[in-house]
Amino acid sequence: MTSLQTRRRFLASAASAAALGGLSTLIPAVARQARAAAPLRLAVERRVLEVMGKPASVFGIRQPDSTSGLFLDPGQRFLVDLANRAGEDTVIHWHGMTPPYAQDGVADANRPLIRDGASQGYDFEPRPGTHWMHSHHGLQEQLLMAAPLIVRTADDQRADAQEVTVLLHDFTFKDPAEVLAGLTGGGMKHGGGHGSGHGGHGSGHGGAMPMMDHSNMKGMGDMKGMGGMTMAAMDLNDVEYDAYLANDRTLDDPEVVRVERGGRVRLRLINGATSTAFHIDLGALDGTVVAADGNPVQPVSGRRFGMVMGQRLDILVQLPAEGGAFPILAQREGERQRTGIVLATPGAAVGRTAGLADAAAGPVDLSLERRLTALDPLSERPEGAAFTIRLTGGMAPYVWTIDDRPFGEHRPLTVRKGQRVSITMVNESPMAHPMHLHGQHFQVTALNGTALAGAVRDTVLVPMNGSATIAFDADNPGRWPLHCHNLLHMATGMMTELVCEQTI
Ligand SMILES: [Cu+2]
Repeated sequence: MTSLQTRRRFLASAASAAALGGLSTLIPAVARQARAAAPLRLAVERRVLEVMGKPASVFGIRQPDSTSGLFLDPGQRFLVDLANRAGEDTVIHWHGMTPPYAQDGVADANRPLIRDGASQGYDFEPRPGTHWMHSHHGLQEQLLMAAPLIVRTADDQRADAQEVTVLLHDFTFKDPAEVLAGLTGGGMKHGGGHGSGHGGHGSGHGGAMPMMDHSNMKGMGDMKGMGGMTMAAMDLNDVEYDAYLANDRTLDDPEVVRVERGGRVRLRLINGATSTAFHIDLGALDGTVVAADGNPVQPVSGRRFGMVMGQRLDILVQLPAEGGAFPILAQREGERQRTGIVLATPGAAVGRTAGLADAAAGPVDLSLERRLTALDPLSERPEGAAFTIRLTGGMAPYVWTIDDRPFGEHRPLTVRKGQRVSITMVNESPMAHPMHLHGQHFQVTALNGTALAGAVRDTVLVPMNGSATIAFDADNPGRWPLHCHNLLHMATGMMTELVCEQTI
């Protein structure tokens, strides 16, 4: 059998899985070994990471040469064998890809988890841009089960710019299950949020939930002396982390990237944090945002840009002819903590950058989003289906919901293949939410009720007391999660599904 025939057969079976009837039909790794093109190999593994001088057991998603994640060249297929050596079951979501339903990397009734010790094959056409991969099971993402997924275009390669990829994280030495238990008070009414029948056990090593730990919470008791500000106005972060990481490192010992004097750099920034929105701070450098979530936008210049969980920004920076060392920082919203890397030209002295900024940052708001315009917007066409959903829930009890329903009791948004769909998300809860849709990218078409021809993205901030409207052509059949990308919000219920039915 030729590889082409194999591929056609595979795509046909993937399509039938997408018709929602049957079991997953992913091809086993062994069946692909006769192919002309060898699959790229990735493994999910445990690893020891030193954070601020202390060892921590975390996960990684790495190639055999220990490169974290994947970097694909123009025209290269997403042909991957993923081995699960994590010591527990998992599933890896290809965040930003728009593959057939069976290959999205989410477990549900139709798609099993990857068992510990098993492998899974993937074969689809990747979507260009800066994307990433992460666990979509339990709380594994909190233990750094995440990596870059970069798909270069021919234009990227022609451009005279050095590529620098930065994956941002928030980090805790605690067991993530303990962190969540500290927020929920030790009990979770609604399980792990993935509806796969396997979920709810966090990273797999947290059995008993400890007693409530108020030290993790921005409790009501902190609110004394805050003048007229309401609890809601202050509620930016649920968890106090031990560190913030840029490519696994803190500002105590940051990654220093060698760059050329007078050179150009394309920063591929990925907010892979579970519960932290960042302000990107380019310091002395002027930057130009050229892509959002991997999709080209009209250039937007500045030195400070907000970025919520799940989002990516591609920013071009020009280094001065005289050279120097230039920290690229990410500061947590509402806080002084920050992380980052350093761009340094040959011979430049790299000074120390404090892990705390001089002043706390404000919330990440819509100021960048309002300035973004897609280079390749949706066509004009009539709407086939329109939905309004409310983002609900709150801190006490710690349960986050959509239309007051946690995942499992959700009402799916059902559309037909080919329809133009719009979804307005109205935030009635006391926190902002980065909302991520699987299976297709969307255009941001309104913010707080004001229409715009915004960016094409897969993750959009819905601020407190605000709303965002997204629109897309539903062209990918399947049951696609639509959820908050704050992991702890998703884990307690803030997820629904877009069901795109194939009607042919
Ligand atoms: Cu949320």
